Amino acid sequence: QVLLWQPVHVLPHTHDGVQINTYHMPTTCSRKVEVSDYVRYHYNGTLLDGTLFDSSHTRMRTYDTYVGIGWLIAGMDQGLLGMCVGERRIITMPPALGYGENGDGSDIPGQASLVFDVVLLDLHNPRDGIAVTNQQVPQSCTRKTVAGDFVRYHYNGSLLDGTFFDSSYSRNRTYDTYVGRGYVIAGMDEGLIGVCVGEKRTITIPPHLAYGEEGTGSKIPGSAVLVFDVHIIDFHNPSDNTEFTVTYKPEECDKQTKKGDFVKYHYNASLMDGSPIDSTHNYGKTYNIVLGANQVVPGMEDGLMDMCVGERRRLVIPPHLGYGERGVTDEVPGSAVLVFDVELVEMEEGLPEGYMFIWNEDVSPDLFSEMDKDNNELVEPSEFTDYIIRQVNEGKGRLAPGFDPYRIIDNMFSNQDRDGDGKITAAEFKLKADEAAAHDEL
Ligand SMILES: [Ca+2]
Ligand SMILES: [Ca+2]
Repeated sequence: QVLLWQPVHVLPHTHDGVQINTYHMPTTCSRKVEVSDYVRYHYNGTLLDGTLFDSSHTRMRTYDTYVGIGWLIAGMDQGLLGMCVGERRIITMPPALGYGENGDGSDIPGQASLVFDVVLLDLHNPRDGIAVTNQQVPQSCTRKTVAGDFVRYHYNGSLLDGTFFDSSYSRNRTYDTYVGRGYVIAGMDEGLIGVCVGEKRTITIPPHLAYGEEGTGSKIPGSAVLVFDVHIIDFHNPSDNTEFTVTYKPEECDKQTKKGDFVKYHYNASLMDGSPIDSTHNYGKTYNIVLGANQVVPGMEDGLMDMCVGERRRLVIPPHLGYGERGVTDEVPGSAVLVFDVELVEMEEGLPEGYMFIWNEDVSPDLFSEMDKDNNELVEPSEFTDYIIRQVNEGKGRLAPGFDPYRIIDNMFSNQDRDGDGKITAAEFKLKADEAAAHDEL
């Protein structure tokens, strides 16, 4: 190794100090080299006559070392102090602060003054923790991440000297991870705690909280400080429920939605950052479902319960109650938290649980012959269907709202037609009626 340390006090001619000539200064410098910092730099070493004796550039790797604690020749230990990342300096030192009377090997003669042209690329102290800077917190922030939350964020990653190494933007998808659970480098795990949805921050991570002395891949050298500019898109916790806020409540609100009700509603769906997903207003009609029938994601079912007509709500639905880790291709990103602004437009009360048809009044004692219009002692499908539809139209019976009435009636018919021959006999009818005595079926 060329840059050996020699104790200054045993050498003569120590009155000549180190000369420092900064010829390039970066526009920003948040920190300067201090004693016991660890630095990575490139250099060319020449004699006073310009003869090159050593260069880190030819080795194509930075020189990495502690400063000011005797790991370097005295002239470098002094000459690097106060330097900024990105700064370029000529450090000139007399022989006494270099290799003295004897020189070093065949390249550095005795009594040689040395000239080092240095550019500083990286700087940290082993005592450093992460640094959070450039915070931009949205005005509304009702919740901040805690360990165990699942976060989706975008980032640009660079080294301290600005060399870019990775970006989620270039992949066009967020980086998604649990925080505080060791799934990401320690510095990131820490830097993503206490963030708000929509927040931007710069997280500077020293190597011992990143990829250490080894570095990783071809772009992150050993002992590198990493700088991440992150933008939090959303986060949730696996224990979250659908969160809802009533944004408008009509004065009259005595009838509220429950399981089995047929509801018609409008919605605007978006992501937490406000980007739109979908809206019923685009189609000019309401979305209609039977509550509790698994026709929409569970979070939406929850959010539409106990609502009255005219009411508006904002629902925040975590992915495990929405579209999960997979999302919906080209519409909903995986693990996304969704925001639905919903308005209940209409509701039709459902039947009691388990019923698809009920009588509103006492059942006629002579159902079979009333159905058997042509008196052939058989009830054919058309007779059956006509009869049920008439009861519904006359308000004597009710079909479960929100379903195709003909499918319900077909099912009712099949249920009665024990032998499946497409006709109901008086015996089949009676058998079924006895069985169902406790029910209000036919
Ligand atoms: Ca008949
Ligand atoms: Ca039959």
